Amino acid sequence: TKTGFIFDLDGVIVDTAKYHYLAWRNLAEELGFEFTEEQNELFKGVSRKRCLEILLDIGNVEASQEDFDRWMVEKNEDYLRYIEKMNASEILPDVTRVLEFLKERNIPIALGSASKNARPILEKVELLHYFDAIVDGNNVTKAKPDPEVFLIAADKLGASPENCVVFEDAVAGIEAANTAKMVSIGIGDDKVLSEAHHNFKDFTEMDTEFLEGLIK
Ligand code: G16
Ligand code: MG
Repeated sequence: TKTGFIFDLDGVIVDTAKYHYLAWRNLAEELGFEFTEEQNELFKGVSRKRCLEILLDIGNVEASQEDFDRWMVEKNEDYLRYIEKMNASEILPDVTRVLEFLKERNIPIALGSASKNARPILEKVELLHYFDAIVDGNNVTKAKPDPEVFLIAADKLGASPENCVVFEDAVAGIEAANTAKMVSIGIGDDKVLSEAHHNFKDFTEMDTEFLEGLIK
């Protein structure tokens, strides 16, 4: 019996990666180099600070602490301008169906995300009310693949880690879930997420029978 379900945000509930990409690309452009969509793959599930370090590496840009801090703020302000326009139409296919399935059965639901903007995003897409706990970039000290984010989420749900299920789109997230001894479910490319216990291209592929099997 699984008693806690934990969802990653970007790439699982909504595709905010495209807005992160635009904001990072704008910053790169300002700093005089190109940042491609392919390079943006490296940023998925990775903290804002780590993303900027990688970006500056790509552009071969030297930064003082002051520059670094300013660019962090600038990127986030830009990103927030994209987020501002989000609405429920941006929820990824069948996410709401799965959340409803769990809610109807009173199964505790948590968010486990690296983002510091998780709460306003869930509000924007009108999903906040489904979540019994939100653990995000504001609550953790160690980034995925460290299991901290999911362990705090399980604790907040009052569930033991072995009784938790994690939905993740990033390799580091699957690794974090596995280290936490949770059931990991990869959402996305099964070749990339080959370490996951189960794989689905997206939630439309996940039928009721599978979900019932998890909570039985
Ligand atoms: C998300 C994204 C990452 C982003 C991180 C931090 O992770 O995938 O690209 O850098 O959050 O976001 P923010 O700058 O909003 O704090 P997740 O864990 O939701 O997939
Ligand atoms: Mg993700």
